[in-house]
Amino acid sequence: MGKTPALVRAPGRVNLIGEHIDYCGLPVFPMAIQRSVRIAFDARRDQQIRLANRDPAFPASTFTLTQQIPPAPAGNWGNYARAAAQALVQRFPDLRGIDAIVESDLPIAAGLSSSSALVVAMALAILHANGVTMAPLELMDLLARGERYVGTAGGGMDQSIILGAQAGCASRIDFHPLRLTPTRLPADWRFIVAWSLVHAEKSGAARQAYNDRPRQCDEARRLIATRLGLQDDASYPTLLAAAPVAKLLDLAGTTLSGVLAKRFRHVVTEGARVRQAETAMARGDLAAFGLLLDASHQSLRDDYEVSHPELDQLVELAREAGAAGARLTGAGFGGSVVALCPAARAAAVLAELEARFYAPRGAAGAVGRYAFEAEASGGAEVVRG
Ligand code: NG1
Repeated sequence: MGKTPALVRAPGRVNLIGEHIDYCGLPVFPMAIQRSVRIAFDARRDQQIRLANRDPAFPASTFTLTQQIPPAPAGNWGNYARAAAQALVQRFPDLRGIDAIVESDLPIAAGLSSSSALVVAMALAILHANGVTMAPLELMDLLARGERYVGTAGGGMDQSIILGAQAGCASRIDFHPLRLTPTRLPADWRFIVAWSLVHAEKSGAARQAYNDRPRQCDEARRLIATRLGLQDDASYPTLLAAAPVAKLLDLAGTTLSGVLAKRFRHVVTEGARVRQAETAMARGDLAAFGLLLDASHQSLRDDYEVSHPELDQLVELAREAGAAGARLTGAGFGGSVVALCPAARAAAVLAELEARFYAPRGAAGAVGRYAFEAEASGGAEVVRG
């Protein structure tokens, strides 16, 4: 590697509300956070990508930029780099490779999108090394589809916020067409992120459970569209424009099986909560935002069935410690919760979580790594060219 390699940074994200609805084409409301993936890199003359990781848990990985890049075995971290490379090479066939060193202070499989941060950072590094630029919205879309290389049927939230976040703001992300609308965080609000100590490995055990959900949502959508006399490819936004939520829920009760009715109820009610949460933030109505977080968690736990006992406990403890509301964030099945509290309460909430959740699990020593105040950061960037 040369003397001063170039450097890119891609933040993780915390989704404030709008969970498991991006792949239904409904708006979501995340923000980028201060923790990130960074890649130092030098351009190569050939098509090789040579990756190393400062964390010894992740062995070096090398591959060649070809039209069909074969994946490493499932679960290998290098597949996120391959996902980015594969997406780019199909768009720009003659890309040269890079020598890259990856480092990250984002917890892995914690619902904070360390995987998409790696995909985005890798894409920026390859583009920069080749002197290629892409319009941000186009890159967001390309990488959202590109990350499916790893085998998950995810939506486009993560790549979009990681690339498009504005410092100090959360952003509503709309899909089809993709667009981001920022709202400034009130100065006296604090979002606390706390990891459940349970890994949510979407590339492993949770993959099947994750991928089942888009399929179930799609089946429910098709049946309700038909009942409404719409084309069976009518999208969720089309259903919501065609009938009020209450009517959709009535129809779901008489048309769908138990599981599909529950999935459908989560999707349409969560979609409504996103709008309400955005308004609550713009008004500085902390209590209203907190109640929406609570309702979202209940829906994810009971209707969408993606929570975990450790997440439920963290949510309860955060509320008991004075948070205005809390919910699981990200895909669930483990991972993290996000809690909202007034700035003056944040230290007390963190102290309570340490005493009542982390200490009994022997994890109090590393609590700063597991639970922290999220700062709304800017999007991914070339830090040094
Ligand atoms: P995380 O939290 O990174 O596993 C996943 C999907 C999102 C979204 C959320 C649930 C990917 C890359 N990310 O996020 O698109 O569907 O779950 O809201 O698949």
